[in-house]
Amino acid sequence: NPMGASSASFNPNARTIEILEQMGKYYDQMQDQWRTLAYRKAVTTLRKQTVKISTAKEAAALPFVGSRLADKIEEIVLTDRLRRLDSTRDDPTDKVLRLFLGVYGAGLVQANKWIQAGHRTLDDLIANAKLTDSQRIGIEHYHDFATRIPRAEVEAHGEYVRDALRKIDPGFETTVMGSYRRGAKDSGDIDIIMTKPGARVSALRDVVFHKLVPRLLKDGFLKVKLAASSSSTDDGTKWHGVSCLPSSATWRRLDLLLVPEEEMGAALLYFTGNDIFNRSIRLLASKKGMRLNQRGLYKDVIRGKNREKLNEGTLLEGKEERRIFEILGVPWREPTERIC
Ligand code: DCP
Ligand code: MG
Ligand code: MN
Repeated sequence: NPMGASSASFNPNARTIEILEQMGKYYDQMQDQWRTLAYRKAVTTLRKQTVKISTAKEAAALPFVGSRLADKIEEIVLTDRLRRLDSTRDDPTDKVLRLFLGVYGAGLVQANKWIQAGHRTLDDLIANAKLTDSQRIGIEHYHDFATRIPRAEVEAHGEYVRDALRKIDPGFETTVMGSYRRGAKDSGDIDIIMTKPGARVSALRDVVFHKLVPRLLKDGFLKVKLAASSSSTDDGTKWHGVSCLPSSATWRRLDLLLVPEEEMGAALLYFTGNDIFNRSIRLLASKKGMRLNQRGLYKDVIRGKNREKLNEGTLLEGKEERRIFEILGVPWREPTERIC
């Protein structure tokens, strides 16, 4: 909850919200994105209620609450617990699965392979499993990566990168994105976008990947590069890795993204999120016959029988974040208001 826990304590549904959040967190750990989303939406709806929701019928009448979730809400109110959540705590295989899914870059396939091979603990993986470099780092720094980063520290990482980059090329602009830009009091990782007015991606790449990154690796601020989660999304504009402040011993996940000036508006929009806000604004664009992605807002996208894109469409706007809202007919929302 990026706005802090205080809002929940005044809510008549505080206990229900607490348990649904735990259930949502469980599904998030299980990488069940669909259920995670459903729980997050239901929690957001419940936060807005001023009266206590006690029955399944009342719950089902709310937006984003389906009948199964409505039954769970009633169960929580009646019994002060949720059997489904309790059962996750008793199942040892389930626990190991969640532990392994918490390793940076590990998905269900990898985690299940480790379980099939008989591994049960992180020490076990380190000692006996065949690991990629990124997996090894993910395990050795498992605790670090699972620890939220306080806002002031996210800021300090941003400053460190900004200062170093300015020394190489003062024309660059560095912006900290993600949950930080939404005003969160802590973040899961540090997302930074970099641009330089007038510069092409190849020029950004030369400076950032061939000068800045090697320099920061050498001075010890950057620790290691991590493999991209999927090679299909790597178009040579991203760097995933780890950073650590000179004053700290905790390794943090850091993502760098290079963005040409013409795409800054769309990139700001995309990397501010949150992910649910992004989904809904993209859906809205598509309902209006447009298409929104992290590079721009397009019209006249021609789609085939299976809704696959047949062309890129015509660029309407990429540079100005506010213009994208305007063209979509959506009232401007400050980054701090983009929490769904
Ligand atoms: N994003 C998205 N859909 C995804 C992943 C990311 O739309 N599946 C966008 C919205 C996110 C932004 O990219 O806000 C950054 O992604 P992060 O995973 O770093 O998420 P946040 O920064 O929002 O949260 P956290 O504090 O957990 O890093
Ligand atoms: Mg982030
Ligand atoms: Mn990130």
